Amino acid sequence: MSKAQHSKPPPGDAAVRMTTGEATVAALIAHGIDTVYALPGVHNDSLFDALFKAGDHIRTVHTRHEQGAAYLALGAALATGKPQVYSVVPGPGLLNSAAALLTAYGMNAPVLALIGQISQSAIGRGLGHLHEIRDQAGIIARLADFSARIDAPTQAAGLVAQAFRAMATGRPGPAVLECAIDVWGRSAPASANAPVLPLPPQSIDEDAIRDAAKRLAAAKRPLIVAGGGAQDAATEVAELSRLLQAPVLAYRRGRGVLDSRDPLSVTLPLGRELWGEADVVLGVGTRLLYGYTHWGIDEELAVIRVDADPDEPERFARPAVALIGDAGPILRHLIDALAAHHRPSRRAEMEERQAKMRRRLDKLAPQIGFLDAIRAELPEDGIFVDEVTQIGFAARLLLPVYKPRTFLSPGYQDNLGWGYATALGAQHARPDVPVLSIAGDGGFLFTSNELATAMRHRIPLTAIVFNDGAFGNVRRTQEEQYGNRLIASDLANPDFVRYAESFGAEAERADSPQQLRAALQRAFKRRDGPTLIEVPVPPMPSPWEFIHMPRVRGVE
Ligand SMILES: Cc1ncc(C[n+]2csc(CCOP(=O)(O)OP(=O)(O)O)c2C)c(N)n1
Ligand SMILES: [Mg+2]
Repeated sequence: MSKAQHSKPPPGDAAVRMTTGEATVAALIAHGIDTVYALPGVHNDSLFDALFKAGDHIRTVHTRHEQGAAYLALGAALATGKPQVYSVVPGPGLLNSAAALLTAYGMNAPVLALIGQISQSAIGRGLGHLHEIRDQAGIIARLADFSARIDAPTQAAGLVAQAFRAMATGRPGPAVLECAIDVWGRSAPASANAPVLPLPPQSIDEDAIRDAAKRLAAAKRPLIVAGGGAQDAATEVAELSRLLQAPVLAYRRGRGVLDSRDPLSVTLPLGRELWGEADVVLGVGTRLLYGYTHWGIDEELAVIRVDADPDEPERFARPAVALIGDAGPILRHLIDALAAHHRPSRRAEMEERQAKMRRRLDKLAPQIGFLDAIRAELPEDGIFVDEVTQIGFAARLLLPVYKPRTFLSPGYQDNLGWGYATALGAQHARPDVPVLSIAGDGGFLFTSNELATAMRHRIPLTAIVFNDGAFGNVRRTQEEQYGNRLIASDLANPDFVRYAESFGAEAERADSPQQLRAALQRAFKRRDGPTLIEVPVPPMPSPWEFIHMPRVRGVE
């Protein structure tokens, strides 16, 4: 049968015979999914056959390792703000993808995993079937807030719809559906129109809005802290910041919410100073981990929390006010309540303080040189994908970021090696803008095998590897804090240029920030495949004094 014949659902709500795989794929398409990132295997053959039959309605991007499939889906979700899907076999396939699933959980990213299972009648019996893993459902249930098993073709569309609703309701995050090898291919009459469930309406607590607005209006030194949950409320955060003349602190996931060119936009070290002075902090879509656990709280500080997760605000300490729901509409209500508010500009004060902090941060001059080269070439809406490496740590503090969703950082998991594959997903989902992956020589090799995926699917990602021949961060700690007893931190590396070229990628070496700029210019022009730039670097100055900083208020 031709692809087109199969992919066109009949008109109306007529029941048609569909396999579980076909019903699942139809449901994904109904939810706006156009790509499944995947690595196949016998357990999921019927699902992949359904993907084939869906033709141009949905693409399958296959990777070279399951972690790659899951990271690509994560990167696509972070770059677009929309749900994304990956599929892998059970047991080892699931576990291979688990670090990415964990990261999606930590970042509240809507990633739906479709995981195979052994045959339905054998589940739980320990017979030693291919890829069997004890209590797969139990493992999955610890990794995502919503998980279920599709046990029949007639359940597929409904469970997919529930998974999408769960990913978008309350605290966003990943969802997982399992399906047994013999169920994917089983068929039954099912509705041709897969349901899409409406999201529960959001109610805004007007009393809490009034309370929060009163406190913010009376605040002498308000501070806004933006986390990943503020990425879709950038307009509102900017408006509130202007109204209140409140600085906006962002470190990893909140960067780009307020344009770095605004002198009220601050990162960690200056943010900590402002936290120490603040009388009211408005946390938007953030756990406030650094403030609460590193810098301290006391009676003089009132904290207002805006969060999609009703359990989040009270986790560390009860806030003065908690506003539960999507940040955008809640902040809009706050702005309306503060409409008549006016404050003198803090521009001059903030410019001076930014300049002073910048002089301290100049200690990171080697990193700054490379970041300046990157910022000069990466367009305003280009996407920077961070890694657990010296340039990444410095970027979190110093790289100017202009727009939401253009700085992707792994959040509190800070898992080495996420970068290259995550950036590939971001570039695949956003072919209209250049995406730049940075990594150290350590982190790059975690997912650099996906250069083959970039070639196979012509994904024009640019990647820089900063090569210091070491797990440099670990090595520096051993030097500075463990009497130079170096262990397990030196690396034998491939020739990165020849390595990338062997995949068919473009590759070159850049020995200075100037050379890096020129290489980036060439790379960003190339839109038909990946580029790798290797930058050999010496050990770099430590950024940690600007990240792990002592308490500024309260008692231990
Ligand atoms: C999954 C994971 N494993 C281990 C670590 C610990 N770790 C943090 S930084 C680092 C070394 C990074 O080396 P490289 O990527 O070369 O960056 P460099 O510090 O040399 O710039 C390691 C091993 C981690 N953060 N995540
Ligand atoms: Mg290194």
